[in-house]
Amino acid sequence: MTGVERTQVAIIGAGPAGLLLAHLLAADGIDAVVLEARSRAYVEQRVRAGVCEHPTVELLRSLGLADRLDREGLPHEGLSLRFDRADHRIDLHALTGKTITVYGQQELVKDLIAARLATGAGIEFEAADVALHDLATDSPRVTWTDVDGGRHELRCDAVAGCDGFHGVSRPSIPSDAITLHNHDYPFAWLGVLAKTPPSSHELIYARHARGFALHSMRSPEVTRLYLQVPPDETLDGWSDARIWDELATRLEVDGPFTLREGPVLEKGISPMRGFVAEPMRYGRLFLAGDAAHIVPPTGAKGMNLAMADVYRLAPALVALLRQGRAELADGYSERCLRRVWRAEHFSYFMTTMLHRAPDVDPFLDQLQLSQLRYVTGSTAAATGLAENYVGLPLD
Ligand code: RFL
Ligand code: PHB
Repeated sequence: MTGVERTQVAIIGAGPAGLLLAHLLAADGIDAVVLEARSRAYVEQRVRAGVCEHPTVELLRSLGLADRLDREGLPHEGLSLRFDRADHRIDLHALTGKTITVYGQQELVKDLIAARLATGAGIEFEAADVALHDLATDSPRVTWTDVDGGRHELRCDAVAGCDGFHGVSRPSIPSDAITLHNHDYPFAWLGVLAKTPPSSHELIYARHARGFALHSMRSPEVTRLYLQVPPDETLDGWSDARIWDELATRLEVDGPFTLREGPVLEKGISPMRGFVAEPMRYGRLFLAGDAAHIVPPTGAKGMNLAMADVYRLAPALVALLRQGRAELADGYSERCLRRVWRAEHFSYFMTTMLHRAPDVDPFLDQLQLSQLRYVTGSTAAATGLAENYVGLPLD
């Protein structure tokens, strides 16, 4: 027996994109149902992004969703590019007048879930077998199975595919209606969360002959660190001791710096890819966030792009569903993709400038160093990096 329900927008996925979209739509009086494959505990614990751009923070503030971020987030005025055994600081604030905020993605997800539940609106966690139907019509449907095995059908006016890279939304689009651009980078990141105070107040992006390393943090007590590893690497050979040794080597610098070690709370390996699906729409299905595009994490852009997409999607859906006006919906994909391709390029620029490619030769090595010296030595070049890093304006 299938229960039939009705809403205006079915949102697939309770990540940053889906949750923020639910809030933006609610602020405009549009009804939505959020379907999430995982449990609440799982999505609130998943360790991922750490950097919120300036426009992302402003957007969250404007919606009253930044109280804890403002209390507990760590504002950063600069970052360090570490190479040739020295730190080269990019003064983000001096160059752009803006800062970024280090705040764990799972903390933001917790805040967005709590704020939605506080309004009495729900989220359907552990929704299994989610399937999208009739997307080319004005009355699409979504079916799923709830945690007790009950079957549901949701009738709606539009579907927002916010279900990440491995979700069902993008594969629901006929292959002749979408173009997929893919770029596999020849490395992966081994990420570690450690219970130890950060070794520096600022993020350190380190270029080293043995490969890239990143020092980041989550709080005054928790450090987040990454190592470049080969793309097919597994955790098997990576004892905690080996991880700390490798981090210490790659982060070595002439001058006062000691890497603070501590218990490893979590570790994992993620591949690095660039990916863009074009257009980000099929009929009444609109893709947003990682469902439509992936960037390598070196530019710290993925979560921010996801939120920038739904910032555009919400008014497009409001105009379409409330006034029957299709202009914004028709322009949605193109408007998003401009920002997406900028972020793809910035992420490519940061990645290729800092990682050691498997086919590196002395010529490419010198080009990389020259680029690093230029972005850290020229105010004009540093400003370009800083402007992209803190986040280009949303409009
Ligand atoms: P998410 O967060 O993947 O959420 C998608 C949600 O959809 C659910 N789902 C489904 N639900 C229902 N039915 C299905 N069939 C479903 N399939 C999936 C999933 O369970 C999930 O809850 O996508 P969203 O909202 O688009 O957000 C994107 C961001 O999560 C992602 O871009 C960032 O994490 C990327 N990223 C970073 N971004 C930044 O802006 N700054 C950073 O510093 C940063 N660092 C990172 C990162 C990603 C990393 N990894 C692990 C890939 C560092 C790393 C290591
Ligand atoms: C993080 O803190 O997880 C982080 C910071 C900067 C990046 C990527 C990830 O570029």
